[in-house]
Amino acid sequence: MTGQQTKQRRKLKIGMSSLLVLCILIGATVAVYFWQIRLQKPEEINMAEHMHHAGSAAHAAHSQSSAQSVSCETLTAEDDDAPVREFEMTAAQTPIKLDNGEEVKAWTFNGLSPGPEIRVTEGERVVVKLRNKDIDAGVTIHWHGVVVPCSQDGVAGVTQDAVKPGEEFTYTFIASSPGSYWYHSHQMSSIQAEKGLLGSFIVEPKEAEYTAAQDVAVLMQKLGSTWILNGKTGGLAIPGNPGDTVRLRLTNTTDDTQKMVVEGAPYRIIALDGHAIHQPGILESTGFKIGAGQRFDLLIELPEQGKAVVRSEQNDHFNISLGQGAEPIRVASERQFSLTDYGAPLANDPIAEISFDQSFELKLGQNLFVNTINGQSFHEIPPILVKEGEEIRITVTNEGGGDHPFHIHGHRFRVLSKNGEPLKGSPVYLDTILTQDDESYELYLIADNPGLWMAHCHNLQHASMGMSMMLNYEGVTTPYRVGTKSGNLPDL
Ligand SMILES: [Cu+2]
Repeated sequence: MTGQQTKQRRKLKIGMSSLLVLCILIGATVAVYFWQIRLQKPEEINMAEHMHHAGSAAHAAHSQSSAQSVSCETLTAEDDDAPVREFEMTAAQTPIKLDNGEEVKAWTFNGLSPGPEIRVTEGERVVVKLRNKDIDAGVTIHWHGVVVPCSQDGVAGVTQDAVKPGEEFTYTFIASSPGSYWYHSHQMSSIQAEKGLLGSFIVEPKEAEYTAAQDVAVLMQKLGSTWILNGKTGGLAIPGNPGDTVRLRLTNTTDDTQKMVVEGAPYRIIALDGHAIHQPGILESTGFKIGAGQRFDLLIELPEQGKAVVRSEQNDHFNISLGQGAEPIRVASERQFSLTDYGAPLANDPIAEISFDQSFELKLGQNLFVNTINGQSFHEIPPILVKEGEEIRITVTNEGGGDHPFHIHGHRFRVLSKNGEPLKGSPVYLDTILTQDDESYELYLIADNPGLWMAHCHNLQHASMGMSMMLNYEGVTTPYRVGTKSGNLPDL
């Protein structure tokens, strides 16, 4: 055999094996594709039921026929004399030109992404008329962290149908709990949030606990493939005078945990997910991690000389400078904030009185193809089924594969312990708990808001790959359906 022939043969061999690898890759991709379709696109699912296992079909049928059954649709905000605040929001496809010159084919509320900041006062009735101009798949608005009645939760296929082009839907609820929240579409949420359908929702307290010269809500956002802060690509500059106190309401609307540092000034974390921390201590050279969906309210006193800076350690676009003068020296944080020992416990904490009516364990798992809770995905996961008035313990464990910020709709829950160690500081109430590898959190939830509530990872990619389930109240039904037939796909 000549050298030429050997070379050709070797080439042929390499060619054949490349072809084989390619075939395997194509085969695997097609398999994963159909697997995903099977998981994500059932034809029709009633999220109030759990009909997919023979054992529970009987139960679902029972709760359906229960004399006390009530439709989610009829669960609305009670009428009262609350002052009314009205807003109009139109969802539309809008090309946006960012401040760096980049053009993004965004989906917007009122032509903006983020959408308009909605700021109301505790106790007001919020009325938002949503119109969809031309988002083909339909849109909704979910009020992340806000405790609303079931009919107002904005989850396509659970609490309403997606609002199709030319249609409208009016949300109305009482803003009963002050704090920092946000809103986003919960129709195909992983797609629609990234396309831009989100914004800030702030409920100011009737009587402020803190005085601040400025109160600024800052949304960390990924619009398409571009990182923006309140719509800006190059960071935010918040003017202010030396000695001014600034309340910064930081919201992470991205899918990624942001590791934040604060430079140039000591600060306090006065609220988590909108809920006040009791006697928050002063933090210095201390960083914090804000999980997807979470909010941190910071109180920062501007230094006598130079600026204070709040920034993300892994994302240069998320850089907020406050005040005037020179930038502080960049430093890595020496310590990390922990919710386990921050602030002070309450003198008469009702926590001592807790007795659980039911306990649930949720194990969050992830591999290349699928995200699971207790080994199952989507509607295959049996719902947490509760009765009104019950006290519930939910233990959430991250079994690895990444950060899973776990969000429960319609409730705030209290964090009791981390990795078995009870919290030592202020009570911590959240609607989204960031769980990292091998961490386990024990949560306490009072079932005081009858309805059908999604509970899912707020890395919306993870939710779209199966890490999404329901917390249902016994006897609550819905006329809406998830699936390809209705077109309602809340967490695609
Ligand atoms: Cu996750």
